[in-house]
Amino acid sequence: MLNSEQLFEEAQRYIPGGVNSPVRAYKSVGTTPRFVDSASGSRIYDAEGREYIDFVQSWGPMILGHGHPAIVEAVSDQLKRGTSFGAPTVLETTAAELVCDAVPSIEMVRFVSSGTEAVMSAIRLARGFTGRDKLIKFDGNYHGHSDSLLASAGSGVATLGIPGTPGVTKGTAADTLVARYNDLGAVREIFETFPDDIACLILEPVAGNMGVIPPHEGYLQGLRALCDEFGALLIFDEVITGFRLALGGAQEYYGVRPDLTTLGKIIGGGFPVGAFGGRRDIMEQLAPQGPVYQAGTLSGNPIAMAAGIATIQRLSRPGTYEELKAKGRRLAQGLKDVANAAGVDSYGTQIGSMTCLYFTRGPVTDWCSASKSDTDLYGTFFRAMLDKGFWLAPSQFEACFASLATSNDDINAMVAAAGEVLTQIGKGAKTA
Ligand code: KE4
Repeated sequence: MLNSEQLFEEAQRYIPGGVNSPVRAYKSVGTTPRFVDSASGSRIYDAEGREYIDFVQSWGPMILGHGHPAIVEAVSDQLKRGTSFGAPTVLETTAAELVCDAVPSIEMVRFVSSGTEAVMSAIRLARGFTGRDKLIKFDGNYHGHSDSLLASAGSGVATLGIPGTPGVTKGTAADTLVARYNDLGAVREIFETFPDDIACLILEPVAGNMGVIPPHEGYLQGLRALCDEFGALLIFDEVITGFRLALGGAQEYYGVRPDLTTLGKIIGGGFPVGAFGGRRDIMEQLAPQGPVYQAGTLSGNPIAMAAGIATIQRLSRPGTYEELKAKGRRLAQGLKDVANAAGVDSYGTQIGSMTCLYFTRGPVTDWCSASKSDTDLYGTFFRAMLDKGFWLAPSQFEACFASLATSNDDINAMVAAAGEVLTQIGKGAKTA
């Protein structure tokens, strides 16, 4: 059997960077990526047969754990009936009804094949509905790789977006305005600068792409009021938080209703799915009912719908989110305790089953404070935990998830291992 280095070398011959999504290359944590062979429950197994306890869970989708029987059964049954038709199926109506029943602001929903596609489509719909061109996003929020959303913060004054990557045109980036997260004044300033130009404001209601950062008290309500005042649509990107923080996502958890919501990850149960939905009067502008075009060969794919339905039905069971929150709290508190005991500068956050341990004194409330984290130290921590059998996100700026398959023993083992690693790190810091 080839080892990870050999597998990675071979992959790089055919796939740019050896991976089909950049974060998987482990560049920011300075080691060779492990190739996965299989996974089950809370466990993941690499190509060399090593076992790990999984706290990445495919970046969120595997909230039931890997290989959940209800999903395996639903998908196996559907496989025998066919995998893709390019025609409407009852499965899509069932999945749509489940999403509309669960998510407070969603009256109609359209399925697509990724979170990126969901966000790209929602932005186009917001622009088509309002007749306006500009959008507001936030530094440190990630919404997939569509051009308008890859603009990063421009100079402090302009707040105009600048291309965040080659290939995004200046013209596209110029319609993207970037504000600091958790800062209502920054948003008001942009609205007052462009009072009639902003189609929508999009944000992660809990930021899950700069670690885990909850909104300040009243922040989401403030954004709702500003969008109403200036006639812009409020879009919650709930690709991570949807069905993660509550069955109705962050909008249920915080009691704020956006005009549009984007979803992904969990609603596909491990298969390629995204979705966007919201107010009926907006969604009815979508082709073929309305003039805003959007389409997809595999949209509403029967296999993905079967997996998504099985996932949402399991998550709908009473007590599920209390259980997930308890796991998140146990993990976050344990990590905070061992980091403090080791004397390592850290700041922990936790919302539901989403947690993050930042290697900075904190508080961490936005990209500026999150980016002060010691990413080299995170790399040291990551490598040591990987060698101890714990599968963590290969970046300081991702969430650490608990799933329904993550047991208290798994959490206790993770915390104990982290305590050993952080104690070594703490000793090293003292002798350095
Ligand atoms: P996808 O196109 O990757 O399905 O979804 C894009 C997306 C949209 N919105 C939010 C809030 C997201 O977090 C994402 C994707 N999340 C990243 C990790 N946090 C996916 C991992 C990767 O890029 O490989």
